[in-house]
Amino acid sequence: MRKSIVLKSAMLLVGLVFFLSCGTDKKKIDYPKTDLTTSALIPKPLKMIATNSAFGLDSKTVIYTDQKNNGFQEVGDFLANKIKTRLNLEIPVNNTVDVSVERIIYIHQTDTLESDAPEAYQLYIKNDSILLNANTAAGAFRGIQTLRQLIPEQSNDTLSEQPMWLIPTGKIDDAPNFEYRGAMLDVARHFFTVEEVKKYIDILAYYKYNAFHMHLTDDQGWRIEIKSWPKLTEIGGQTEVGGGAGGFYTQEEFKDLVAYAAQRHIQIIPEVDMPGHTNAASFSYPILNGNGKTLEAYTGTHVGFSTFDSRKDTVYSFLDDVIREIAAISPSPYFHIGGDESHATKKSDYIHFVEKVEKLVQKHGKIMVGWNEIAQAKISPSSVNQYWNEPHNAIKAAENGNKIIMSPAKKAYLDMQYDSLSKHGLHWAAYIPVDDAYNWDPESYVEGLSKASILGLEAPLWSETISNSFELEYLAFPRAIGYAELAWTPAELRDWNDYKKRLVGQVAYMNYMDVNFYRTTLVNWEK
Ligand code: TNX
Repeated sequence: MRKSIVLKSAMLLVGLVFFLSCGTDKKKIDYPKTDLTTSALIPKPLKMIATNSAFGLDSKTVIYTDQKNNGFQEVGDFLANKIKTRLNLEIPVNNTVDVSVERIIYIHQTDTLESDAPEAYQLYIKNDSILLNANTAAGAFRGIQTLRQLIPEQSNDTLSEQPMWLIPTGKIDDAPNFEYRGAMLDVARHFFTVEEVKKYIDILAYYKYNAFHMHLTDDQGWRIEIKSWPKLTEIGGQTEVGGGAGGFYTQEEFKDLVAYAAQRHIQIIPEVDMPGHTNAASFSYPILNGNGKTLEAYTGTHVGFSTFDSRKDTVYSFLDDVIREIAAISPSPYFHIGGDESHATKKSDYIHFVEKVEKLVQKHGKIMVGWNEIAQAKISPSSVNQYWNEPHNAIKAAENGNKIIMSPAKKAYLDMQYDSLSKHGLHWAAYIPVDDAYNWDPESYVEGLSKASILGLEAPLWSETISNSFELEYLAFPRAIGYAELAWTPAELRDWNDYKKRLVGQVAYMNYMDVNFYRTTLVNWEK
């Protein structure tokens, strides 16, 4: 049955392509001259060649995809959906009955790309066809983001009876420089709703991010339901910075977020921060506490005062439960244990703790990730170190064989203010104006750290000073768009002046998405 569908589809495709290549009775369209290489694409693709004509996306276009149950059809559906909501244009996917087809977007699995990176893709854009080749559905998904960015705001209504959105013709060969391209959101200091998180994920997907790290627990709140330890959310989930109501995700809601991100080929990395940053957990279950003090709910913004009792067996059976329950609903290979700023934990206790927790993470089938401090412990080479403030620990980790995620606070922290007038944010690490956020190189930032040790880049957004999408977006955008390019595009192809122009080209999308971005005066937004 399946076989015959596949065969039928293949024949249909051959017919379509034949029709497109020799349709003699089709009206010749006089497309205006275009230049693919000057399109406002972010991240900038590796290679582009312009052929200076156009593909007219219109009601006579169909999408056709590989249908081998490999996720390509879903990518086609995603694209059709975005075209429908943005342009109000209904494009059928793998269904050519009842339409007069004149143009085709073909999303195709291939093993013949130059790059074998799973997210590599290739676009051939001609007058009547767009061919998107990719090794995997993830690559096809990145490719359709490029395509979305090439669709202009305005249709041209003079070339044919129906409106056409003109996409510049040419060829794009693209692949990411780093395999890990992440953003982090702290949902612990302030809680963000499922809808708010989804909106952020949507925008990240448009710029080819593939990882979303959720900082789920901290002193001020515990945000994920753990069925075997219900007080974590009954008590620990009810607070946040400033005394607000807090909140938490049920496991069902978390699964929904994971699925939403997965549809966008983004993995969610859950973080349970420990042994410090644990006031909310210890306040919910005082047996976990290791700082010897009577606990109260915490709604301030200090760090470094809380700790689990790293010498107590109960703490590890608790963590066994927590990691098991989260691992069961989290398909990402990674589990983040935090490990930062444990100033209330004795160094020997800290090391003992990290080594024991690494075993628990591995027992539940995950790779441990931790902030750079974890390099003090003896950990296995497969674990990942996230650099934020201590180059010596990043180097130590690399020498141990660990991969590094680059998140230097002075350059990549989205919660740093743009300048002294910024409405939200902190500045303990630096002020990070939009150009400084862009003008650095994750590959050479830490002296002595080689590219081979770097897994990728992540931009963390801590939420002490923000509590809703409007404030989140003020800090995240436009800087997160620049980090997308730092993670995808190699240094030789990056240039601030060229980037600035392409950034202006994002305004239409941001307005369409209702994104509250910071209109830095470093960029001429009017153009
Ligand atoms: C440092 S960076 C922290 C967070 C704060 C952040 C504020 C890191 C691993 N820890 O606990 O929220 O600074 O910028």
